[in-house]
Amino acid sequence: MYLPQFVLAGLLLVAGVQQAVAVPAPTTDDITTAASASCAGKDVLVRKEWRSLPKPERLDYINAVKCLMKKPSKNGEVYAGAKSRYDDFLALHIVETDLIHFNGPFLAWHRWFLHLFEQELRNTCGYKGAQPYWDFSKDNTINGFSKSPLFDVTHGLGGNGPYVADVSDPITFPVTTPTIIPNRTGGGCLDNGPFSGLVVNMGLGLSTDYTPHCLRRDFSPVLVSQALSNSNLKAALDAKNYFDFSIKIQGTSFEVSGLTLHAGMHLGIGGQVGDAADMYSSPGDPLFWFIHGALDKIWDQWQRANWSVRKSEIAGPDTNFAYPFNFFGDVPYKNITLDFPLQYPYFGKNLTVRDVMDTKNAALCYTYA
Ligand SMILES: *[C@@H]1O[C@H](CO)[C@@H](O)[C@H](O)[C@H]1NC(C)=O
Ligand SMILES: *[C@@H]1O[C@H](CO)[C@@H](O)[C@H](O)[C@H]1NC(C)=O
Ligand SMILES: *[C@@H]1O[C@H](CO)[C@@H](O)[C@H](O)[C@H]1NC(C)=O
Ligand SMILES: *[C@@H]1O[C@H](CO)[C@@H](O)[C@H](O)[C@H]1NC(C)=O
Ligand SMILES: [Cu+2]
Repeated sequence: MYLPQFVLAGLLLVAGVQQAVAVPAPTTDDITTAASASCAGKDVLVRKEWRSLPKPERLDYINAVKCLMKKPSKNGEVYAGAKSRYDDFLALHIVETDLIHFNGPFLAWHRWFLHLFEQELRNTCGYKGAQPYWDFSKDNTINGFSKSPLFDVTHGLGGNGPYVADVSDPITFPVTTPTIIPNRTGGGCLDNGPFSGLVVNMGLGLSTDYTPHCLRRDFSPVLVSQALSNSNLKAALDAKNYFDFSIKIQGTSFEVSGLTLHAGMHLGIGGQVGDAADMYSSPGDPLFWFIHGALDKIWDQWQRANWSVRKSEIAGPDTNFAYPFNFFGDVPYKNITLDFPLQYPYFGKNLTVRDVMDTKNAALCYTYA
């Protein structure tokens, strides 16, 4: 499923990424100074774990996301499937996917993507809070996973889809996860919680065409208990350098045994046929923001454990599925630096990795509680 995308990824790289970006980047020292001055005088947003938010604030967040799904798209003329402002974010992720996964820019690109989404909730939908995150280590057991407060039907984003044993029909399930998901438990259209019956306007897969379909979830608590284990989390936090950290986050293969934190969350929720498992259109499931919030929080935690070194440490290939993520064989690549460009077409300015190294810089200005 992913293999043919290599060709396209190469084309996109030639066409887009190598163009120099004109945004003047503050030096690392500037960023550090700004951080100590409380993001240059701005309020620091505090991102909290879902279950530590008071219940009314959980509802505020849910309502803000639903609000964004009702606001008109600004990029609908560019992306046929973008019908709402929420969809603009989904489309951005779809078109950028082959530049930002299983490579070096992965965490950096998603850090700004989440920041844009958080700002949109606040500016467009009057949300007063920060993007919450998910501490999956509180839910990483076979029996506990589905009971997570994150999946609560009233004060959460809803749970699993109904179990569908046979997902082999290519009309109903035109795109499935390449990994065979062990012990899948769902697969049906989400029928509970605040997003019950949600229609996702694009995906699955690499297309921004209008393809409305029901949001599916397909939990695998067994996969979660393995890929999101405490030992996998500890291995990431204990990594001695960014190169190793990034492997511990992104995994070593698409075999179940090679899945770690990133894939463990996407595939533990999305399973064989759910939106959250799709590399391109996973933001169609609003749990996406919690999956990537969890990773961003872990990156921040890892950075601050040795800030003087890690505030400016980045590594990994510029090309997706290149070494050390060469799951399908060797792919030509270069290792990235802090100057590597991050692009957000139709979402304001382009950045470099350097611009997002510190969550407490003047542009990002958030922290994790
Ligand atoms: C961002 O970068 C892309 C690719 O290089 C380019 O097409 C686009 O015009 C840039 N956007 C801005 C606002 O500079
Ligand atoms: C998971 O699936 C395997 C293979 O079908 C089975 O042996 C095992 O009992 C299942 N585990 C659980 C917890 O359901
Ligand atoms: C921070 O990293 C550097 C370089 O790897 C290392 O020499 C130093 O001991 C580390 N400091 C802490 C507090 O771990
Ligand atoms: C990229 O960085 C890794 C880790 O330091 C290194 O093993 C690899 O040889 C580098 N690749 C290239 C093409 O420089
Ligand atoms: Cu992504």
